[in-house]
Amino acid sequence: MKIKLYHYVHCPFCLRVRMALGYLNIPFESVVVPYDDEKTPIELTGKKMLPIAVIDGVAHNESLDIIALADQNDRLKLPKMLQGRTFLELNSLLNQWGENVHNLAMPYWIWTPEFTPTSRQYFQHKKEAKRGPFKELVKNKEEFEEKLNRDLEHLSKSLTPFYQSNEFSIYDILIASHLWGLYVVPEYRFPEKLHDYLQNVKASCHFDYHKDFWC
Ligand SMILES: N[C@@H](CCC(=O)N[C@@H](CS)C(=O)NCC(=O)O)C(=O)O
Repeated sequence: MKIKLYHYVHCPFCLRVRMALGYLNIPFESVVVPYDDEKTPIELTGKKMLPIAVIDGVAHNESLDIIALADQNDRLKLPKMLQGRTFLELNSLLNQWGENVHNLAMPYWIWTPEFTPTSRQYFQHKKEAKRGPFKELVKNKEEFEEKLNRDLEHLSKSLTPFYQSNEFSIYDILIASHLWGLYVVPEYRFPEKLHDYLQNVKASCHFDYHKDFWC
């Protein structure tokens, strides 16, 4: 199987695919798409949405579909794990956390090496239309941090040491990929238990956030 993954470094859905492929030890060709490049994704799948994986010449959207296709031996047991209440609940938690993670992290992501001056401007313009000026997000960071930390305290109680389990699962990949972008925020510190958990997931997935730029 030959996989070419088109992704944004900051995007949690792209990160989950990178983590899953790492966990499964599946090599892939990595293409970091500039955020203002509309042409590449639209030519591949008809819409500007990443991740896109071209698997044996066929382009696929949707992170979970990509992981399911790549996981030919069903090691992550997606059909089973993505059915039922636990997944639905986790998915709604991810959305809830995502709001605060994004408010805290977006103003910093744009200064990481995946962005060029034009893609930075494109991203900022698009995201500010929904969230307001990044300057204000940074000023109000304590409010987002407080809300997020309340949620993370709750999450910590479900880590035994993995999400509601003593075994690593796709849920841990979903959680880690949604929270990982916070490591870019200079003032933010994860609670110690959560940091240890995320580092544990990182090791299991042989994951390196900045691999395309600094390795
Ligand atoms: N359901 C999709 C969601 C992917 C998604 O929302 N990707 C975002 C980036 S995080 C995207 O490409 N949005 C279009 C844009 O940012 O211009 C998946 O799981 O792959």
